[in-house]
Amino acid sequence: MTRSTPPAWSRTEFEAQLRERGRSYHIHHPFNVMLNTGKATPEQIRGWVANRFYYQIAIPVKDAAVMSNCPDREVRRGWIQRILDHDGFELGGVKDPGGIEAWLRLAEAVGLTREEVEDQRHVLPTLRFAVDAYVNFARRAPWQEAVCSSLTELFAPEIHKQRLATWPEHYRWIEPEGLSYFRNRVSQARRDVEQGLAITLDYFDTRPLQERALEILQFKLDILWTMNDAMALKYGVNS
Ligand code: AHQ
Repeated sequence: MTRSTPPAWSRTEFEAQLRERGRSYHIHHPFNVMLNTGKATPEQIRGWVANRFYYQIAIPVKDAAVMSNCPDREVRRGWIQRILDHDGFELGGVKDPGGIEAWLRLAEAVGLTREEVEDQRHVLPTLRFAVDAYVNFARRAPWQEAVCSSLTELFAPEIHKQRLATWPEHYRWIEPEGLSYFRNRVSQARRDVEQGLAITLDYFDTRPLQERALEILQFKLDILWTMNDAMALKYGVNS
């Protein structure tokens, strides 16, 4: 006796189901709450910046993996923007140093040297494994599943806005221009989500596929959560 498959959710309901997973977004992790309520020490901030650098440099590699698996030119035309956002570019006289460069400026603004961030001496093994799991997922999963895994960015504008609203007053020792990465990400994340959500709502169009999409989103939410677990263990969490 096969269990009858329930009907697919409507697009509206499916989107609501995806957004509902926001309750396990890392904005709620005690380490992030500590960061954004001004309780972090300079050492904890520096640990976070140095470790998150490994995530930032993984993103364009992950996005190139998505591109390499995607035969749809229209999708690639949109997706390539993500690589440009992070790696920077020089096109037709327009120069943009990119998000990875902005992250290195953030590193200097919090008192790290570019060298100690770029040589990854502070990157924690658990955090490295979590980030590598994301890149390896994007390499072997169907490209539509890799697109779906980027939808933690549904919740990203909020966390970037929270940093911009709280860090200047709590961490006056950080040079304000170091926060430009977060300023750029608010609009970039919104644009990313426009494309990623449309592809996800279109492709995952049966109930089993929609349940799969929620599983993929949870996998990525767990990656971000685990990254914070690693940093909390190493640097402690001040409540
Ligand atoms: O700076 C972030 C970023 O460039 C990306 C790309 C995107 C993806 O493709 O998975 N996700 C993401 C995220 C960034 N910043 C995180 C943060 O908390 O600063 C949030 C993260 C995400 O929500 O996935």
